[in-house]
Amino acid sequence: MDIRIFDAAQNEILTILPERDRSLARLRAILLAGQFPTVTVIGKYNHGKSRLLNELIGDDIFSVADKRETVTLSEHLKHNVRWLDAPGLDADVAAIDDQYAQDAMWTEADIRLIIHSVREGEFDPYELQLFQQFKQDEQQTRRQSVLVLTQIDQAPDQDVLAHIIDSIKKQAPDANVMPVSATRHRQGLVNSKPLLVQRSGIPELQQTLNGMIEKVSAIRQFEKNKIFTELKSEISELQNSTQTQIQQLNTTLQQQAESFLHDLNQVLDKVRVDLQPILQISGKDDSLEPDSFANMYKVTAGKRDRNRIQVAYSRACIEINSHLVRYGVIGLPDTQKSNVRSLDTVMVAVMGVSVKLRKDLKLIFDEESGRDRLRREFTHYFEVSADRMQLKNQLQNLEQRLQLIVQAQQVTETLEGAL
Ligand SMILES: Nc1nc2c(ncn2[C@@H]2O[C@H](COP(=O)(O)OP(=O)(O)OP(=O)(O)O)[C@@H](O)[C@H]2O)c(=O)[nH]1
Ligand SMILES: [Mg+2]
Repeated sequence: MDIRIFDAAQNEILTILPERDRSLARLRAILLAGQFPTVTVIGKYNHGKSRLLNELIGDDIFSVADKRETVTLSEHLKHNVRWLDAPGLDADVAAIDDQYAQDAMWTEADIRLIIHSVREGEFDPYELQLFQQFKQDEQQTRRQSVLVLTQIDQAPDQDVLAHIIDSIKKQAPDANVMPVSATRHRQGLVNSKPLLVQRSGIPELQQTLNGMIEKVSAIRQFEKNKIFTELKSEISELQNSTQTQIQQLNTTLQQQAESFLHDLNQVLDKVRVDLQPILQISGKDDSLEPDSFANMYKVTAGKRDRNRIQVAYSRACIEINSHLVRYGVIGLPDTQKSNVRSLDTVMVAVMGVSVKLRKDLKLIFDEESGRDRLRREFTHYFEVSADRMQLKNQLQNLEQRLQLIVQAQQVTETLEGAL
C-alpha cells in the first residue's frame, strides 16, 4: 500500500479518534518496515546501547562514545533485520531527542532490547516505571523484549555481579534477563578466543533474538488484528452514540415546534373569543365615522369606538406576545434588524403598531386567512429564534460528525483489507 494512501486514511480516523494516534503510528511503522523485523535498543545514555548493536550486527555501524552520543534515530539493515539505534533516555534530555526515543520504543520496535548497565547497580525509579509500562504493553501487543544487562566486565567481581543481577531480577520478576559484555565479545573475536566470546553473553543473546525474530511476523498480525478490531468497535460506538444524539435532538426540535403551534392556536382561539363583543355589533359601526376639523377637540362616538378597537387590539397583542416570550421568540434575527431598537421585535414586524378599524381587527384575528398569516409568520420567527437556531446548529454539527464517523469507518475497513 502507498504510504500516502495510508496517511490520508490515518488523518480521517484521527479526526474522530485522536487518542488512537499511537496505534495508527504503529500500523504505519509496520507498513513501512515491510518484511523486516525491527529490533530497537532502549535505555539511559552511556549504558552501551550503540555498542551492543554493533556487536550484534558484527560491524561498527553506530557511533559509540563515552558521553551522550546518539541524538537521533539511525537504522541499519543486516541479516534481514532492521536494527534501530535510539538516543538515551534521561530526565534532562532535550524534548526532540526524547521524542526519537519514544518513537523507537512505542512505535518502531518489534523487539525491544531494554538496556541497563550493571555499572549503575539496580534499576532507578524511572527505569523501573518504564519497564512496567513495557510489561503492560507486552500483555496487550505481545511484542517481545529482552532485558540486557551490559558492561558486565565492569563489575568488580563475580559476587558483586551476581548480587546486582539478582536484585534486578527481583525488580523485574518476569523479565528475560541476559548479561553481556560488548568489550569481551570484541576482544574474543579479535584475539580468536572462543571462550571469551562465549563468556561475553552475546552469542546467547543472538540465539534468543533469532528465536524472537521468527515470531515477529505472527505477532505483527496479532497486533494489526487487535488494533483494527478496537478501532472498528470504537468507531461503531461513536456512530451509535452520535445517532442517538441526533435522534434525541430531532425529537426535541419536533416536540418544541408542535407545542409552539399548539399553544399559539390556543392563544389565537382565546383572542378570537375575547374580541367577539367588539367585532359583533348590531347597528351602525361608529368607528367608520370620520373625524372632522370641527370636532378636533371633542370626544365623538367615532373616536370612542376607534379607541376601544385600539385597546382591544393591544390586549390581543399582549396576549400573543406573552406566548412568544415563553418560547423565546422576541427579537428579530440579525439580518432583519433596523436601527430603531424598540421596533426590532417580532410583534411589531408581524402586527404593525396600531389598528383603528373594526374590519381590520376582524381580518387579523377572526378570519381564517388572517389567522393563517399569523400562524405562518410567527412560526417563521419561531424557527429563526436564537435558541431554536442553536439547536439546529447543534444538529447540523452532529450530522457532519456522523458523516466523518462513517467515512472513518469506511477507510478503516479499506486499510484493514490492504494491510
Ligand atoms: N567496559 C565496557 N564498556 C562498554 C561496554 N559497552 C559499551 N561500553 C562503553 O560505554 C560507553 C557508552 O557506550 P555507547 O554504546 O555509546 O552508549 P549508548 O547507550 O549508546 O549512549 P548514548 O548513545 O549516549 O545513549 C562507550 O565508551 C563504550 O565503549 C562494555 O560491554 N564494556
Ligand atoms: Mg548510542
